This record gives sequence, structure tokens and C-alpha cells, in this order.
Amino acid sequence: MIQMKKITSNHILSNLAVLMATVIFLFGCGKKEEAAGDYLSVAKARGLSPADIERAVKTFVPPGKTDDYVIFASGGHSGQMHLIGVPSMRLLKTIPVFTPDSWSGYGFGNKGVEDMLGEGSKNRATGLRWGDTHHPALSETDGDYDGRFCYINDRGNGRIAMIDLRDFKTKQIYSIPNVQTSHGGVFVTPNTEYAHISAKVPKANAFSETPIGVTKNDHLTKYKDLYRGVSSFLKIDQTTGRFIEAESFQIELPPYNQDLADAGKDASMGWAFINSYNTEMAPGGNKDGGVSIETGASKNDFDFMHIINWQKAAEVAKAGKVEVHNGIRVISLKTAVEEGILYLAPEPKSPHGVDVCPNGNYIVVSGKLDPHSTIYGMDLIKKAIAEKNFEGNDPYGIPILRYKAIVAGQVELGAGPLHTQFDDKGYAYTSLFLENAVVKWSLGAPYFIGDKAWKVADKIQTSYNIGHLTLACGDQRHPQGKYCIAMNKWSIDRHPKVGTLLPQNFQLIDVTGEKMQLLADMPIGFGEPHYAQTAPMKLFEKSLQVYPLGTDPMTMQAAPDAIKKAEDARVERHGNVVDAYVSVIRSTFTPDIIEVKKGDNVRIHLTNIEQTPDATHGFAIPEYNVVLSLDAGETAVAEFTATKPGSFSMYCTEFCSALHLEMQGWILVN
Ligand code: K7E
Ligand code: CUA
Repeated sequence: MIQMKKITSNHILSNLAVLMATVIFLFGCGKKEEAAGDYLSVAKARGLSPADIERAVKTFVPPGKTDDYVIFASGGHSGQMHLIGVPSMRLLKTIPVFTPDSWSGYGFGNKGVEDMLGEGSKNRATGLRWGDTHHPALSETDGDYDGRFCYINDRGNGRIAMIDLRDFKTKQIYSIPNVQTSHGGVFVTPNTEYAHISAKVPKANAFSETPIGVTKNDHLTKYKDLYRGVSSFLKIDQTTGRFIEAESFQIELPPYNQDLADAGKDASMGWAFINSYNTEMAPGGNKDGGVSIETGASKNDFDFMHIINWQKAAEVAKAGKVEVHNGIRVISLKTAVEEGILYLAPEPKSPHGVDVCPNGNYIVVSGKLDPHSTIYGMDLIKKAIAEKNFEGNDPYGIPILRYKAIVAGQVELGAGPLHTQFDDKGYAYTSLFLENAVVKWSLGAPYFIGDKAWKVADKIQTSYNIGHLTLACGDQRHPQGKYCIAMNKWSIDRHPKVGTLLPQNFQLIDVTGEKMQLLADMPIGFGEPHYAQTAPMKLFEKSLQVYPLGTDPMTMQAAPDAIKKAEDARVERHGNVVDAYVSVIRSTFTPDIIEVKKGDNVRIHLTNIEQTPDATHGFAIPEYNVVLSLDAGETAVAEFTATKPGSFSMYCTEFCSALHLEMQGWILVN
């Protein structure tokens, strides 16, 4: 045994030597400072195998260099979005979306942000300060990411936010009318005409203008009549990225649980696809003479994919064939059926992911309870619609397309297929939740022909319980392949023991070769990501580094209350409102004493008058729950009511300069 071990380690070392010689030959023989022998001894001392060294070389980003791609990862019920570099798998930044964040001064007295968070709680029972981000959708032009905006939903509260990628800040939270919760139904149409979001759990009395109580008896017996889902197409302002409610519309849907969704492109341009489960409409009631939702929702062998012609729906809405409910135009189920906007396709039991392939013809549906993925052809769907090749209607009169007529292929992938993305070579990659694996498989024509089509090509283990996966541009019209990131729910033994709440685990996989290769693990100790999109870093090269002096990030316009120089700083009193106009620059607030009276409404208009990238200052007032962050050139208002008398030492929270500690002042409340 000992002899064996020795041979093996010698073998590894000689392999190492060959690999390192290659590395040195390829990359750096001219540089004397780094000697080859050092790599070998370091590798040996750290117990690294040749494969480890290859991994290191493939993922290492040298100091001062940047990554090639950036992952826009949802943060789950942290409510945030996380940006992660690829291939280094380093966290670049967390963007606060639905949940306050004190580092960026988000939700702690910044009036613009507070107003937005308040607007984002419209029609909700209380002011919301959390969200459950699941599905980001980067804006697109011609079906490819264009780097302008990113939309992301709040699965918990039926909301959607817009992140402006000029400065990577959240600018709008829209509380969607007639929707209580939303899940995966988030995408943008190929030219960002609309951001789509559908309901997840149907809402009782969805379209009533005033809240109506629901009795348990009604819930259990009238579920089918009382509840409705919706599909929302939210019109996007192409300049600001904001939702335009007046030009948006919804389509009434049956009370199924609408789940993931995707937009058609190319062959399926103008169409949208939404999976659903619980088409049994089980209302729960396991202690009230009924069965649990889990049991009731798994009864039928088939659920329904909703197939929506959104371009036609937009025309129908424009023609005024709508009802307005809670400020938004709604196309009724009846109209949707009459106008040929809405069809159903049977899909095997409890599906989850629906993903449209790059040329738009294949729609891949995967279900947790079926080891197959079912692939629908858009050509076949269009033909079946034209020929009225229906199996019948659902209880709401929606035509059900004949299953056999629209399925282009079925591939046995493994246990628990969930989500699918694509590369640039005609392969699809599907996450297998129950099997802890990513499976790579070939699409049909024109990608692969004859018996090369619809075949499993490779499989790689992941650790553990993979949910989504993301490839470079893996859901756009022109995917780039290269990397696949497995987004695993559990990490168990993969990371150091840091308590009972464990990080999630991202795994970077090289997909350039025939066989997939695991490159790196990344603990995600800051949320539970669901979906993510991976975009080229290049798209964001032109993002702002400094705001033009006096910019209000909420409007991206010059703020009327911004001051441009310290000489203009002043304090004005209007009744019991105090307006202080304060300049902020290394390392002084001017004025540095603001005197107010108890009970005053205090508005401090702060302008960071710096024009140097990274010259961010903070502004915090102890005891008043105020902390703002002001990037170079930014204007913001800190607003609070001076309820407590005393002298409060305000200070800058960012270590901005040698005299940062001196960057302080006083709020005197008398
Ligand atoms: Cu599968 Cu919300 Cu996209 Cu989680 S969802 S995994
Ligand atoms: Cu400004 Cu520290």
C-alpha cells in the first residue's frame, strides 16, 4: 500500500511538472520573477492535483484584472440582487432591491428611496421592507442582453423592481394590481417592449376594487369561481426603464398555480409560455374534510402550459376590448379565448421550468415528478392552432391543443429535471434536483439531425440539490456557452462549519469541452438565489462612474435642490419645516452645525460635490435611524422628524480620506 501511494504521488508530481511546464511555456517564460519550481512546491505543499492546478489556472483572475462575465443572481428572501464575477466566482456587489441596506444607505431616511419603497407597498396591508427575489430579467434588444435595465420579481409580495444599469441602482418597485404573489413568470419580450410577470397563487376576488373577506366555506367550495390568476405585460419606457401602467395590460387566467414562464423569440416571436401546476384547483383543507394541497395538486397526470399570443393581446388591449381593474387594463378570459390569445398544452405532471431554445422553435418543459423533459415545437403549435387540433377545453373554455400533435421530442434526463439553459453549439443543459446533477443533451434539427438529436451527451454531479443553472448568455438568442454555474440549494460538507444556517453553494463548470469539468465552489452566505443570468462584463463598460454634479439618481436628472459649491450651503426655515442645503466633500460637511427645534420636519439636501470616481461619502445621524450613501456627484435628501431634543453627532460613514474621522458635525435639537 505504501509503495502504491508513493508511485501515485510521484506520478502526480511528474504530471504536475508537465502541466506547469506547459503553463509556463504558454504564459510567461519571459518573466523571471516567477520560477517554475515554486509552483510545484506550492502545489505539493497544498496537496493540489494536476486537475486542481488546471482549475486554478482556468479561474484565477490576477490582481488588477477583471472577470469576463458577471452573474446577476437573485438573492431569494434576502430581497437583494448579487453580482458575481466569472470565472473568479468573487462577489462583486450586492444591490439592495426590496430590503433595506445600510451600506448603500437604502431605506434609512433617504427620501427618494423611502418614497420608492412606499410606492412599492401600494395596495398592500402594510409598508413592506422585504422581498423574495427569484427571477431576474435583463433587458434585451433583438433577443440578446443589451445592458440597460434589469427587472426582478418579489415572489412573496407580487411585485417587480427595475434596476437601472447606468448606475446599478433600484429605481422603481411596482406593486402589481390584482396580483398577490408571483413566482417564475418573469421575462422581458425580445425588445424589452414589456416585462412580464404572472401570478403564482391565484387571488380571491382578484379584480374587486375593495378588499373582500373570504370565509373558509367559500374558499373550500367556491375556489374555482372565486379565484383567478393573471398574466401581466408591463410596458417599459425605453429611456428610463420604468413601467408605464396606463400602457400595460393583464390577461385573466384560470386559478391554476402559474409557475415559470419564458418569452418566445424568432420562430416563436410574439408568444409567451407559462407553466402551471395545481390545475386540479385543490384549495387545501386537510383538517376540514379535504386533502392537503400537496396531495390534491398531484392527482392529475397532466397540467397545462399556457400559450399566449402577447402581440395579439396588445392589439386587443389597444382596441379597447378590456375592463379596467385597479388601474390596469384587463383582457377577460372570455375575450382571450374569443380572440385566439390563449391556448393550453397538456404537460406531464407538476412541471416547473419552461425554457425557449435560442432559435425559438423548441420549448423545453421539465417537471419535478417526471424524469423526462418534454420539448414542444412552435411550428407544431402553430399548425395545431391553425387546424384547430384540440383535445377539448378546460373548465374555463380555453382550447387544449392535442398533446401528440405538438410534442417534438422527449428526452429521459434523470431524476427531478427543473431548469434548462443553452450553449452556442446546440446543446441544452438541465438541472436535476433529485439527482444532484447537470445533464447536457442535444437539441433537434437544425442543431442535431437524425439519431444525434435528443440525446444525453454528458452528466456531471453537483453538490447538492441544484435548482437553477446559468450559462453565459444561456437564455438569450445568441448564447456563448463557456461556463455553467450550478446553483445548489444545499452545501452540507462543502464549506467550513459556520453555524446551523448553511450557505448555498454555486459551482462553476467549464462547458467548453465534450465533458463538463467542475472548476470551483462558491459559498453563497448572503441569500438563497433562484434564477440568475450571466452577461458579458463588456456590456457594462460604459456604466456611470461619477454622476454629473447634482444628479438625483431616482430621476437621473439634475436635482433642483442640488447645490454646486460650498458657498451655496445654507439653512432655511419654512414654518416647522427646516431645509438644510449641505455640501459634502473631503472632508467637510458645510454647514457642519444644523440647529432645529423639537418637532420640526427636517430635510437635509445633501450634494456630494466631488467628481472623482469612488469618492463616496456617507451621512449618518445617531438615534434618528438615518444613514445615507452619496456617490460622487449625487444629490439626496435625508428626511426625519426631530422628535428627541439633544445634540447629535452626524458623521460620514465611508472612510473617504485621511481626515475622514474629522468629517463630522452636529444636529442640535432644542
Ligand atoms: Cu426553480 Cu423560483 Cu426559478 Cu427556485 S424557482 S429553484
Ligand atoms: Cu466622507 Cu468619510
